[in-house]
Amino acid sequence: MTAALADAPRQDLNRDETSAAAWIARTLKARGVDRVFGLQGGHIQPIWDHAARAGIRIIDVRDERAAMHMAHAHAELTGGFGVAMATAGPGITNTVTAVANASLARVPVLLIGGCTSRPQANMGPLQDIAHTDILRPVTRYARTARVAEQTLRELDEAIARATGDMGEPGPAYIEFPTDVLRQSVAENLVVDDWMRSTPPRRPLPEPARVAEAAAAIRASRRPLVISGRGARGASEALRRFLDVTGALYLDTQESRGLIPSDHESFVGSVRAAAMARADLVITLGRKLDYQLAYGSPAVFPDARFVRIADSAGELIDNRRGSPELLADVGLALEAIADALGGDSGVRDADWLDGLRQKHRERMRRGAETPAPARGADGKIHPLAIFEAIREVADPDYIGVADGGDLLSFARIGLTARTYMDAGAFGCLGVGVPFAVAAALAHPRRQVISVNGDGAFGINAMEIDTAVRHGAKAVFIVSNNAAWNIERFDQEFNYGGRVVGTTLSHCDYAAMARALGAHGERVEDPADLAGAITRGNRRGHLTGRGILRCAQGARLRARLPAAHGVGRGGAPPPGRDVSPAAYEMIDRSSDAPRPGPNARKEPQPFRGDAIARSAAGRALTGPPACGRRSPTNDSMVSMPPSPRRSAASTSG
Ligand SMILES: Cc1ncc(C[n+]2csc(CCOP(=O)(O)OP(=O)(O)O)c2C)c(N)n1
Ligand SMILES: [Mg+2]
Repeated sequence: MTAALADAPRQDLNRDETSAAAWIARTLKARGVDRVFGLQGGHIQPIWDHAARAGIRIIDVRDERAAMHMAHAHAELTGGFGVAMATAGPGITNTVTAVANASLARVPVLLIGGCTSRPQANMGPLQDIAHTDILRPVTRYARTARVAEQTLRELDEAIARATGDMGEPGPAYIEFPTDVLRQSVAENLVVDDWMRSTPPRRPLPEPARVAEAAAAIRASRRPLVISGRGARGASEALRRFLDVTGALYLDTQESRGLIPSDHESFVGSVRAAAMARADLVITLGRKLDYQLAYGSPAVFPDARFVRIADSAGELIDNRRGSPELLADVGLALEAIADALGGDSGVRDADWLDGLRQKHRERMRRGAETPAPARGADGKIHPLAIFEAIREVADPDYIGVADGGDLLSFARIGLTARTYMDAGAFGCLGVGVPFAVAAALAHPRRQVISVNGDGAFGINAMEIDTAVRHGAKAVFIVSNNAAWNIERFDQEFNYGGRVVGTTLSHCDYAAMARALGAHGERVEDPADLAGAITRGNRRGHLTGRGILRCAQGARLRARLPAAHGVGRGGAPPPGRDVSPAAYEMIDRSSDAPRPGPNARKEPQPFRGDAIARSAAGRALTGPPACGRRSPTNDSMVSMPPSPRRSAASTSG
């Protein structure tokens, strides 16, 4: 510190325990918020400081986007809502991608922003831009709270909107001018209700609609249930419903694990065939989006739909149900099961038994087919990464996946029951921050994050956040020195002109070590399991670190040879295989699938082949991608470990 600074007078602008900022921090604490993800700036300092003093943990990150991704993952993995904080101007604009991602994913996240003081409004102050206008299209709520006495009322409403009270959950944004944050609010003006949590609402279905749904089920011979995000929490009711009705069942990425994969209704590996002949499709809290071919008659040619959800977004999109039940999914399922009263109709035994048998056969074949260790080019095959993870991961590990090709493979191979990825927004860059938040939310569980090298780079600096905050995650970087799925597209669909899709074999392990993590490079598939284990151990022993295993030390200028894997191979042996895996396998064998030349956006209702390929792709391909190019030079990077342990690693 310079002498001038040392002599500067000290003060405490945040002494007032009745300031609006202090009340906001107290309200967050009262609402059960135990951590805030953010990046500090003067506009939010009053809340930041009061929050920390109130005992709320501040997870300070390297980019506001990462803070928002972390709040998103925290909400997903804890069942509560996540909170991120960002300063005015670039702090808020940096969050936009992650806010949009949470919006599409319908995840309850509260973003708290700072903004310019009221006296300086519209005078050209620092970091001033219309945040609320920018965020409105991607939030459920975006407001400036300009009156100190009203800040808690507005905060309460923002939280209610985020958590989906009478609407869809999603991000909510609230900001406070700096002068408002410093104003005192007398205790007698604070209404207790604003600070208290309210239990989530569980709307009951209309009895007439329940009776119609029961009649539709009785009349059906081939009923199929498809669950989505809105069915989470309805696990028990769903199991009873399947037992009562004898319907077949498919889950989707966001509702993995609701029903054990050995339940006799579950036919995830024959997805397309089940859809093709179902005469009744019951959607549970599930949008009919691109992943389900928008409900196209080309994919569901024989089906009548019954739709059940607690919000319009999952009830009336694209294809109407008859009936539609606006209700809590669990309560609706229970009501229908009760209404059936032991008479659920007669099923088409050939259909049921045929699909169940085919599903079991594919599972068995999968169990007997080992994943290839190397691609035709001799480098680590992406599936070898997942094989190694299965060997060494705890049964309850949390899996995170991000990338292009790599994500396609992860959706086959990463069998974690708790799983998050780039989602319907195709949001590259989530792999590191999601895993950091996961590790902090569940410090006793293993967290394994698999990333394409391109995707990893987007938020790679958050390894530093993992190290500083003791996030025990393993980050694996599949290093093919390319935005490979896009490079593949250029190779096959744009005359082979490869432009701007090639990266270099960055030494991500060295980067991890430089940030204080453990880093390893892996070039031999046989070393993968050991490297992951070391990564897990180091992470758990030290609470921080990154292990990187890299494969392929040199830049590969050519495309890797294509493998058959993922194009008809069965799911990995006897494990809780992801729904996407089933879809991919199913599609490759009995439904048209996009080949290398099929990169088109889904075109709903324009014919069977296109709609089918749209449906298949949705569940298998990464965000914007229509096909997979199997091998890569893999560089695997795993969880943080101590600064000192770098000496003991290779790479
Ligand atoms: C933020 C963002 N930018 C660009 C894309 C388009 N995109 C989809 S997959 C992909 C390539 C990902 O490369 P990498 O993570 O290395 O995975 P690989 O395909 O090489 O396995 C790109 C650029 C996207 N979905 N999201
Ligand atoms: Mg890559």
